[in-house]
Amino acid sequence: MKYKGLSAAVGLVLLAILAFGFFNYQAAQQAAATATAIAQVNPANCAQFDCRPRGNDNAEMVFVPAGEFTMGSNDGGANEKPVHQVYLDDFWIDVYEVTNALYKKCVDAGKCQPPGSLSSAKQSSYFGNSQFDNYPVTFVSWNDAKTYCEWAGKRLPTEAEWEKAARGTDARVYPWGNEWDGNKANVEQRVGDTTLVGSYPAGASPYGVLDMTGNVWEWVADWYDGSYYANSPSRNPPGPPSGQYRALRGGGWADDHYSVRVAHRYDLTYPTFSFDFYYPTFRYNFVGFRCAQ
Ligand SMILES: [Ca+2]
Repeated sequence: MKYKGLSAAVGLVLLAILAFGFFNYQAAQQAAATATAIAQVNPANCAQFDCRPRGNDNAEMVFVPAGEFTMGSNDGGANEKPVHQVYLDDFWIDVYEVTNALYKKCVDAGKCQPPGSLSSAKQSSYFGNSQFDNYPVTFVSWNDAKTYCEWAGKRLPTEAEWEKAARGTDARVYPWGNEWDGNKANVEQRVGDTTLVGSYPAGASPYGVLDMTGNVWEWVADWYDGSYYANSPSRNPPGPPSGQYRALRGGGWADDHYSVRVAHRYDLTYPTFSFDFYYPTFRYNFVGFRCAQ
């Protein structure tokens, strides 16, 4: 009898511990769900520049009006010179980097290849883990990015479109202005991994595009040519007709303030350059993309 009473009491305590654990688990799940929701697009920005979900992936896009902007920089490598005026027709661009959840839809539809790895710098389970649904997809090649954008009824932005969307028409150095502020982007190994897309609203570009500096490097449509600016057309430059490498823009979570300038083009002659970096098949944990239309 005494023994039975004791085991009942132990049972009750165990039940209480299990219930407590379950509710804690639920609370943690809810917190995780809250933490991974994408920040709302700034309504004031959408009043100035039309923005809305577009394409088959229904990703938020912003309208960039036609007109000239200043491309290139005198403060970077030779491949950023000469500074020149470029006219672009109007276009739409994704406000956010393409996320794991969106890319997974393309994989599930049988159109896209899964990323080259399901991990991130710090997470062994990243792609396919719902906790990271709204983080940028990584380990995608230029070919993967192109396939996704086409599946979404979009395309990769040209290098010129990307730079205009990032800096607007006043030739600024960073999306938010000319002064460096490492708190306005996921850069410099401060986090040491990707962050939820749109986590740095103070770092928005003049059109309200987010994470143009840092988080993940972004594939653009063009072949890479370090001397292209010397002879590129002044209207809607499409990039070189052929090449070996594709261009990546914006720097990533590991990069310093020099590499995340919006005019920055990775210098292929730099002594420590890793020559597989720009190949269209290159996949790594600091490379992603966004689409244009
Ligand atoms: Ca980025």
